Amino acid sequence: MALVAREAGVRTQVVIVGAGPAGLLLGRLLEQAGIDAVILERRSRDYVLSRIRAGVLEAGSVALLERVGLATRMHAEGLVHDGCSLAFDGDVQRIDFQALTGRSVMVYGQTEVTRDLMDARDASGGVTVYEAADVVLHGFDGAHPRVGYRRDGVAHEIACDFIAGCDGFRGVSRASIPPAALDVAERVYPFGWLGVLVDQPPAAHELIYASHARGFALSSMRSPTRSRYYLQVPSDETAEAWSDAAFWDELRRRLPPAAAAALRTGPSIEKSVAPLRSFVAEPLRFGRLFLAGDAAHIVPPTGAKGLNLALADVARLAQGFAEYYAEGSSAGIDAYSAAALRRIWKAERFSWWMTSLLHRFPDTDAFGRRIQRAEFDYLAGSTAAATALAENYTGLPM
Ligand code: RFL
Ligand code: PHB
Repeated sequence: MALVAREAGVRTQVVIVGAGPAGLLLGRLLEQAGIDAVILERRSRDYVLSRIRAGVLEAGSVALLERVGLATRMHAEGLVHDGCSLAFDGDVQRIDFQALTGRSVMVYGQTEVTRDLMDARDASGGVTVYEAADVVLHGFDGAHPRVGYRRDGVAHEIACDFIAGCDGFRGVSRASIPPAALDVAERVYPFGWLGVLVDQPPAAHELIYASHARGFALSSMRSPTRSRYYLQVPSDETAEAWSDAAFWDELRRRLPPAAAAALRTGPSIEKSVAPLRSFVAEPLRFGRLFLAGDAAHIVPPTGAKGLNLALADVARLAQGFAEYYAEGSSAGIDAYSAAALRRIWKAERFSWWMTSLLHRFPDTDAFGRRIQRAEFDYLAGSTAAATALAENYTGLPM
């Protein structure tokens, strides 16, 4: 493997921890800027590709993947969506992204984005160490960071100029920063999403976000023949507690009537519960360690922002590294945290707002439900309100 040869040097410019979308895109951007990087990933390649996650790319994420030369399969297989629908107790309101903002989104699964990034890295000979166990970050508060790990029981260490912590919410990078150096803001929601993947055509051509007295439901898709559905469930619910039949019955109740009638069911090929959380740890830098993506922030999936935020973070970080190595200027890496956080907090706000509008909370009383209804009616009747939703959903400027 290429690593063994490169291991002799045991030095690179940037060590990237984590081969999710953030780490892999950063690797691609650095490679294009002529910057040497090694990616260390705790899991196997197949495991990373087996995780079913995000489905929606903002217009800016699409442009970014085009810029790094990874858009061919996305344009061939992805589905361009010019709008989506919101439903409230069966009433449906379409939000026309194109008419309101001139932009669309792309339905192309995170698994596919990840696969495209992995394939490109393999083709260019970039080093990714999968199944890197016990990753430990050293010396990042000084001038000479090092990253240790074990592979097949053998200890390795890489010296570098910078470490990029792209290792997700439960990774080692954020946990390595002294807690007193981070400000954490968090909200844990009292419910999760039970997701099901099924090889059947979707119930509707566009996504439907449905608010129902029994709880939220989402009709989404991965392709014209593969659908993805979600139900709001209590946070302590397990996927095993739901038979396929129970899932389809409950989904039919919560979706608006036309979609419920069009729903095509079948055996689930994946079923899991994801908790809902809002979380930001700031700043995104400690010495020579930079955090990006889920390692630094989490949004509830309602606004479809998590993957997109991760891509936007690393686009900005890569620009900073490129300026550092090409011009000897640290202005870009110095500005990274504050600039990224301004955008992150807007996405946090939007995701929290979409979640509040559409879910049933344990304390949603008659007043709360009527306020949610009024918000829905306002969206339906006001171009300004609908435009605000469409502008955020299709993506604020990177
Ligand atoms: P990831 O994808 O979690 O990747 C982090 C990688 O780091 C590895 N790792 C380590 N490697 C080495 N050493 C360690 N100690 C390590 N610890 C962890 C992990 O194995 C992993 O490979 O983070 P990244 O790259 O920041 O990407 C973030 C996105 O994955 C995430 O925000 C989205 O999936 C969120 N999300 C959605 N985002 C959207 O933009 N649109 C959506 O429609 C959307 N839907 C979703 C979602 C997330 C969901 N779940 C399950 C959380 C739907 C769901 C159900
Ligand atoms: C998905 O298809 O998995 C998906 C789509 C939109 C969201 C969240 C998840 O807001």
